[in-house]
Amino acid sequence: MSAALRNDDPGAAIMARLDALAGFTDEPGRVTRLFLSPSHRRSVDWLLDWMREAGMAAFLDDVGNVRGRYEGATPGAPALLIGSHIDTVRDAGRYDGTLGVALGVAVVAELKRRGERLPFAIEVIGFGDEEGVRFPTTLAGSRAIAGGFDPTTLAACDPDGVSLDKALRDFGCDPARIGGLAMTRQAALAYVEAHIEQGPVLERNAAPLGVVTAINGATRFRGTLEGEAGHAGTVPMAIRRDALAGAAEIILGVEARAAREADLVATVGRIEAAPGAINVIPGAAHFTLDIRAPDDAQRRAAVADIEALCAATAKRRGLKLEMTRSHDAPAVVCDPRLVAALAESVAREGHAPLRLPSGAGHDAMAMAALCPSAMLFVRCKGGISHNPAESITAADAGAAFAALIDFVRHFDPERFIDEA
Ligand code: HGY
Ligand code: MN
Ligand code: MN
Repeated sequence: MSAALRNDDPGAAIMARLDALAGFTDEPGRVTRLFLSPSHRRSVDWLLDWMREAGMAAFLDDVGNVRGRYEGATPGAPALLIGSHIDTVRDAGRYDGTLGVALGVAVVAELKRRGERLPFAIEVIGFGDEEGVRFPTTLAGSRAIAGGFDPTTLAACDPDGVSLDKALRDFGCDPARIGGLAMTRQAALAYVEAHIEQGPVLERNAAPLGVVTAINGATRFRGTLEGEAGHAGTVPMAIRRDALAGAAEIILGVEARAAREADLVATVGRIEAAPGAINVIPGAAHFTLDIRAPDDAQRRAAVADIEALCAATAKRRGLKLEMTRSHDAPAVVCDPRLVAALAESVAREGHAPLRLPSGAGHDAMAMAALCPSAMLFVRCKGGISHNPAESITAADAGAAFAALIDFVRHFDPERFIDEA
C-alpha cells in the first residue's frame, strides 16, 4: 500500500503527499511553482481532489486560493481555519508552505476516517500568492480572505507584462469577485498555520516543534538605477555613469546598515544589469530590497536610512533612481491563547514547547487582520529554506500532525467566538 494511503504512519503519508506536490513545477528538475502558473493550476486540481477525498467540500476561489471545508456537528458553524501557501520561490524546497496545507488536509482526513464531527467547522486553505515572486505583490490570497486585498494590484504585471488581472482570468478566476471573498469575523474563529521554521533554532535545541510568538514586519522595494550605456573600451572611468556599479555600492551599503543591529535583516535578492553585454557599460540596473525586523520602529528607521543611501549614491554617481515600495507589513504578535493552546498540544505529544519569533513572513500576517492567528513551527535541517536542500523528517511531520490534531480536538470555539 502506498505511503500516501497508510494512516498508521501519518508522517510518511504526509511526506509522500509533499513529494507528489513537488512534482508540479514549471522548471523540470527543480521546484518552481509561481502564482497562477501552469504548475499552480495542476497543483490546484491535485489538492482539490485530495480535499474532497478527505471529506471536504472544496473549490478554487477567485483569487487563486484552494479552499476546503469540513463541516462540524452543526452545518454552517463558524470555522477554525488551517492553511498556508502552495506557491513557491524559484528552485524551491518542497516543504515551505505546502507542509502546512498538507497537515491541514491530513488532520481533516483523520477526523473523517474516524467519523468525528467537532463543534465547529474546519476550513483548510492553500493560498496561491504568499511568496510574491511572479507579481510585485504578496499575500494576495490571504489578504483577500482577511478583507485587505488591494484591487489596484490587479494592474501589476509580471516580468512578461502579464497583468495580475489577466493572469487571474486566464486561470478561471473572476477578479471582480475578489472583494466578496472576505470572511466575516463571525465565520472565522481563529487561524493556525503550520510551517517549517526556515531557521536553525529548533534544530539547535533538538526540538521537533516550536510555537511562534511573533512574525517580523517586512518592507519590500523594487528599484531601478538609470545611467548611460557606453563602450567598455573607450569611455574613461571618470565620466562613466555605470548603473551596475552604483547598484553594487548600494548593495554593500544595505548590508552594512543591517549588520549594525541585532534582529534587523536586509537583502538585495535580485539584481539585473541592462543591456547585459560583456563590453557595454550597464546603462540600467534593476534591484529588489527586502528589509525586516521584529520591531516596526526599528524597521522604519532602517528603511528611511536605506532610502537615503540609495538617493545619495544615485546623486553622487549621476544616476536616475526609481524606487517602488511593493510590500509593507507590520510585525504581528500571535494570539496568546492560541500560542498557549499550541504549546499545550506540543507538550501533550511529549515535546518541550519552545517559543520563538519568525523572521520569515507568512500568510498568518495577513490573516491576523481577520481573526486570532498563530503558527506551529516544524524543524528543518540546518534551517535551510528557499533552497532545494530544504529538508524535514517524516518523524517531525508526524509529530506536527499529532500536535495539530490534538490542538484541533482541544480547540474551544467558545473562547474565540467573535468578541466584537
Ligand atoms: O519572504 C518570506 O519571508 C516568505 O518566505 N515569503
Ligand atoms: Mn512560506
Ligand atoms: Mn517562502
